[in-house]
Amino acid sequence: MGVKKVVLILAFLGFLYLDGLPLCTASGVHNYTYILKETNFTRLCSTKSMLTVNGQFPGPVLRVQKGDTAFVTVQNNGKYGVTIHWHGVKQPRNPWSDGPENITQCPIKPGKKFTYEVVFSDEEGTLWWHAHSDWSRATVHGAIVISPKNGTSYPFPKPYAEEVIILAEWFKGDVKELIDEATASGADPDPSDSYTLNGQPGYPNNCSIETTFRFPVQYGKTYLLRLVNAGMNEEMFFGIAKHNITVVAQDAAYIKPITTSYIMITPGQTMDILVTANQAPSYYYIAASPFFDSSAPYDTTNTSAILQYTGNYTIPTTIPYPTLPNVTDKAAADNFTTRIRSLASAEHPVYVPKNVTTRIFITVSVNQIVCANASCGGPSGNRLSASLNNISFVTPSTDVLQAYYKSLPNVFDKDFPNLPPYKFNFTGDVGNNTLYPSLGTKAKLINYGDVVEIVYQGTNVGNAENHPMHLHGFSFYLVGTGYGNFGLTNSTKTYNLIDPPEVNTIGVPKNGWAAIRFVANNPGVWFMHCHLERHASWGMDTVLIVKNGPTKETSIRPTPS
Ligand SMILES: *[C@@H]1O[C@H](CO)[C@@H](O)[C@H](O)[C@H]1NC(C)=O
Ligand SMILES: *[C@@H]1O[C@H](CO)[C@@H](O)[C@H](O)[C@H]1NC(C)=O
Ligand SMILES: *[C@@H]1O[C@H](CO)[C@@H](O)[C@H](O)[C@H]1NC(C)=O
Ligand SMILES: *[C@@H]1O[C@H](CO)[C@@H](O)[C@H](O)[C@H]1NC(C)=O
Ligand SMILES: *[C@@H]1O[C@H](CO)[C@@H](O)[C@H](O)[C@H]1NC(C)=O
Ligand SMILES: *[C@@H]1O[C@H](CO)[C@@H](O)[C@H](O)[C@H]1NC(C)=O
Ligand SMILES: *[C@@H]1O[C@H](CO)[C@@H](O)[C@H](O)[C@H]1NC(C)=O
Ligand SMILES: *[C@@H]1O[C@H](CO)[C@@H](O)[C@H](O)[C@H]1NC(C)=O
Ligand SMILES: *[C@@H]1O[C@H](CO)[C@@H](O)[C@H](O)[C@H]1NC(C)=O
Ligand SMILES: *[C@@H]1O[C@H](CO)[C@@H](O)[C@H](O)[C@H]1NC(C)=O
Ligand SMILES: *[C@@H]1O[C@H](CO)[C@@H](O)[C@H](O)[C@H]1NC(C)=O
Ligand SMILES: *[C@@H]1O[C@H](CO)[C@@H](O)[C@H](O)[C@H]1NC(C)=O
Ligand SMILES: [Cu+2]
Repeated sequence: MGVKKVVLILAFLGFLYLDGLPLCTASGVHNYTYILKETNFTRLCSTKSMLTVNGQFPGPVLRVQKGDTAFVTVQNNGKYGVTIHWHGVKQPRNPWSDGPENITQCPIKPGKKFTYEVVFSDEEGTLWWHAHSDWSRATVHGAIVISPKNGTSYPFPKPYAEEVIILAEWFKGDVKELIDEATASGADPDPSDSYTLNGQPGYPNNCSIETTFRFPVQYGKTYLLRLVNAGMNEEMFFGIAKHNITVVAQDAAYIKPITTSYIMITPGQTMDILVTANQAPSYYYIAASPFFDSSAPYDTTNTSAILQYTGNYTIPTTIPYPTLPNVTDKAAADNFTTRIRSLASAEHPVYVPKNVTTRIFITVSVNQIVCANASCGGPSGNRLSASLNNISFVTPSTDVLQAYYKSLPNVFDKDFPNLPPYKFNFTGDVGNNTLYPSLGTKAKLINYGDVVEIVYQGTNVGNAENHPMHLHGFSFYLVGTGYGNFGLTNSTKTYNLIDPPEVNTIGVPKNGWAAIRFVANNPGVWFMHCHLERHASWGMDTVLIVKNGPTKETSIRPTPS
C-alpha cells in the first residue's frame, strides 16, 4: 500500500516535470476495474454468451481529463487469454501498458489480473479502448472521453449535453469460433449479421425495432456526439435525417469544423460531432451504412438509432431516414475525408515536421499462400493472407517488447525493409508473381528523434480494398493521399504541410496511397497494422521500435512490477 502510494506520487510528479506545468493544474489519477466475463446477450432473435467487460456491451466509458493517468485493473474471468489496448493514447515512454497480444505483453490468463497504467498527454476529445487478442474486440470495447483540463474549454461553444455513439458489429455465432474456423480453412471469415449502434442493431433489423437506441434531445440545444467506429471489417457512412452535423475533432485532436450531411469513418477512428436540434420536434433516424468497395464478402445491413425530441407532438408514422451514399461511392467518402484539416489555432498549434530523415515506403496488399494440393478454403485452394512490403506478419509467442528490452534472440528480426522487395505497377494489372508474400516477424528500428515519413501504397494485388492503417504510440500528420502510384516528385507536390489532420488511423484509398509524418519522440515498441480485423489476422502488420534517446526522460520507463 505504502509502496504503491509512492509510485503514484512519482508518476504524478514525473508528468508535471515533463509537461513543465505549475502544480495548480494538477493532473488527476483514476482507478478503474474491468472484469472480463462471459455474459448472455440477445440480438436478432437469438441469444449467445460472449466476452464483455463488466457485463456491458458496449463496455464502460473511461472518463478522464487531458493529461490524467488511469490505472485500469483487468481481471480475466473469461475462458481464454486477453489483452486490452488504449487506442490512440500515446502512453509516453510506456509501451508496457499499450496492450497488443505478444507485441507488448503476454495475454492475461483466465483467473489472472493485470493493471494497466494508461498515461494521457496531449489527447483531448474521444478515443476508445478494445481487446487486442484475436477477434475479442468485437464485444470487448468502449469509449474513452478526455475532457479539457479544469480552467480550459472546448474550441467551440459548450454543448448542452453529450452522448457516446459506438458503431460495432454483431455476429450471431461465437466470434472466436468464427475466426478460428476461418484461420483453419484459409477462407474469408463470414461477415457479421448486423451493425450495431450503442449495442443495438436498430430499425430495420430483425427483432430490433423495439430496442432501437434512442437519443432524447430538446429543441434549440446543441449536443456533442462522441462517435467511435469499433466495427471489425467495414468503413461506415453516418448521418442524421434532416440534420446537418458538424465534425469538430478526429482521433482526440481538434479540426476546423466541417458541416456536412454525412461522414465516413473507418474502423479505429473516432470523431467529435456537434448536432443542433433545430428541426420540428419529432423523431428522426440516426443511421450508419457500410462503405465497402471490394469483391470480398461484407455485412450489407444498416444500423440506426432515433433522435427523439422531447415535447408534445404526434409521433410520425414514417420516421425520416437519412440519405447516405451508396456502399461503393468513394467520391462521396473522399468529399468528406479530403475536407479534414487540423484546427491549427494558437491553443492547438500544428507542428508538421519538414525535414524528413527516414522515409519508409510500404506496399499494403491482400495476398495468398499456396497450400499443398490446393487444400485450403481460399481462392484456388490457397490460403488468404495479407502483407506490408510483401511480408506477412507472424505473431511471436514471446512478446516483442520483452524480447527487445532483454535482448532475447529468435523472437523477431530487425530488418523490416524501407521498400518493397521489387517495384511493379502497384495499382495496375498485377500478375501472380506479386501474389505470394514471405512470412516473418520483422520490426523496423527507428532512432529517437528521427523525422519519419511513411507512405502506404495500396496495391491491386489479390483483392484491392481500402485499408485503415493504425499506428500505436503516436498520432501523426496525414500530409497527403491520392489514387494510383505514389511518386516522390509528383505526389509530394500535393502535400498539405500547413494544417493536415493529426490522427492515429488513416484510410489508405483503394488502389491509392497515403503519406504520414511524425517525429519519433516516443521510445517503445509500437504495433502498426490495418484496422480491418480480417487483414490484421492475415498479417497486414508490423512493429516500429523507437530506440531510446540519450537521457532517462527520452528512454522507455523501467519495467513495471
Ligand atoms: C476539476 O473540477 C472538478 C469540479 O469542479 C473537481 O471535482 C475536480 O477535482 C477538478 N480536477 C482537478 C484535476 O483539479
Ligand atoms: C487507486 O488505487 C490505489 C491502490 O491500488 C490507491 O492507493 C489509490 O488511492 C487509488 N486512487 C484513487 C484516486 O482512487
Ligand atoms: C446463457 O444462455 C445459455 C443458453 O441460452 C444458458 O444455458 C445459460 O444458463 C445462460 N447463462 C446465464 C448466466 O444466464
Ligand atoms: C445543411 O447545410 C447546407 C449547407 O450549408 C444548407 O444548405 C442546408 O440548409 C442545411 N440543412 C439543414 C437541415 O440545416
Ligand atoms: C399535447 O397537445 C395536445 C394537442 O395540442 C393537447 O390536447 C394536450 O393537452 C397536450 N398535452 C400536454 C401534456 O401538454
Ligand atoms: C450502388 O451502386 C451500384 C453500382 O453502381 C449499384 O449496382 C447498386 O444498386 C447501388 N446500391 C444502392 C443501394 O443504390
Ligand atoms: C463531391 O463534391 C463535388 C464538388 O463539391 C460534387 O460535385 C460531387 O457531386 C460530390 N460527389 C458526391 C458523390 O457527393
Ligand atoms: C531543415 O533543413 C533546412 C536545410 O537543411 C535548414 O535550413 C532548416 O533549419 C531545417 N529545419 C529544421 C526545423 O530543422
Ligand atoms: C501469444 O503467445 C502465446 C504463448 O505465449 C500463444 O499461446 C498465443 O497463441 C499467442 N498469440 C497470438 C495471437 O499468436
Ligand atoms: C499502371 O496501371 C494502370 C492501370 O492499369 C495504367 O493506367 C498505367 O498506365 C500503368 N502504368 C505503367 C507505368 O505501366
Ligand atoms: C494465377 O494463378 C492462378 C492459379 O494458379 C491461375 O488460374 C491464373 O491463371 C494465374 N493468373 C495469372 C495472371 O497468371
Ligand atoms: C506519379 O509518379 C509515379 C512514379 O513515377 C507514377 O507511377 C504516377 O503515375 C505519377 N502520378 C501522377 C498522378 O502523375
Ligand atoms: Cu486492410
